[in-house]
Amino acid sequence: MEVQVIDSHTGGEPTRVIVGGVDIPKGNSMAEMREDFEQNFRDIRNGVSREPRGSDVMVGAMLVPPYDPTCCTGVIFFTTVGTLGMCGHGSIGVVETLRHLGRIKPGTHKIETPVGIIEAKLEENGTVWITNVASFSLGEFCVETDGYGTICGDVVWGGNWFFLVGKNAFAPEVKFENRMDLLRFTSDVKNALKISEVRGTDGGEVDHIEVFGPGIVPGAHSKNYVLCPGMDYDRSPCGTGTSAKMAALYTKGELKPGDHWVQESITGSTFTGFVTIEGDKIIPHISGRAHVTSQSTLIFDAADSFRWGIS
Ligand code: PYC
Repeated sequence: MEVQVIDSHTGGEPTRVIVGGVDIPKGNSMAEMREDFEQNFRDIRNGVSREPRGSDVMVGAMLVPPYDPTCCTGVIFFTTVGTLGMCGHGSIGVVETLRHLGRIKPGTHKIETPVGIIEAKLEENGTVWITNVASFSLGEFCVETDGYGTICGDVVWGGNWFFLVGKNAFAPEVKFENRMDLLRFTSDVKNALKISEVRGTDGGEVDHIEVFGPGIVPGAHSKNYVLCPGMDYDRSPCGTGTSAKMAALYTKGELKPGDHWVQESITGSTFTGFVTIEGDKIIPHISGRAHVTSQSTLIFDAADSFRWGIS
């Protein structure tokens, strides 16, 4: 079996877009297609995203025909362990990939995801502005961790479920040298949320843990570390994580609609964002740019016992 992919990175975080060689998942909506992908495409998901071809940090994007004819494509984002509702850096990667393939030009394009339609504005210089799905905060929850005592933070929907760790004496300082400590801390918090059965309104696992510190690069309002479901950290500022952060700030009266928020990642890359308000909905907008790094054919040799990845 052979699968055609295009790799890119957005602020250091990889996106591997499947552009050929895989059957289209079945279903009467993007949400049903996501479910079919979860149930029946595990080998593909693992083989494309896990070692030896991928890594714990890989985010895959399966392009599918959209149900909404106004969209240029549908997309199911996946990690080494499951699927994502939405993915900000991945959407920017998909847009750059479609531009690379000559399928889209600068302008505004709609993309259908399992959690709703997003809008992507591709500028001439390659910058992409994503208008995300509506985001909202469920407010503060506190959990007992094994190694760090009681940790409190906000549970927020930004297209995925996030726990935004509040100011905390036990959280390691958000700097690159501390990434192993941050991995231990956020893994402990994630485990505590699971044990305490803190979940999203749709019953979804709160599987992204975000810690904040002061911004370092000029203009950044904050620097983050985001633990992703594959148990590795986002190299980018995390588009859905930045959306969640801005929604939480707006809810607390700390960010006004239209005011720019510059979120720095643990690697020093940045996304700029703002929120708009539509009725009672908080709509996050985030911008960044992706670069294509390779266009290749993945070969799945039937004689290779690791062809579907190392589990
Ligand atoms: O950019 O939204 C994002 C994201 C989610 C997981 C990794 N990146």
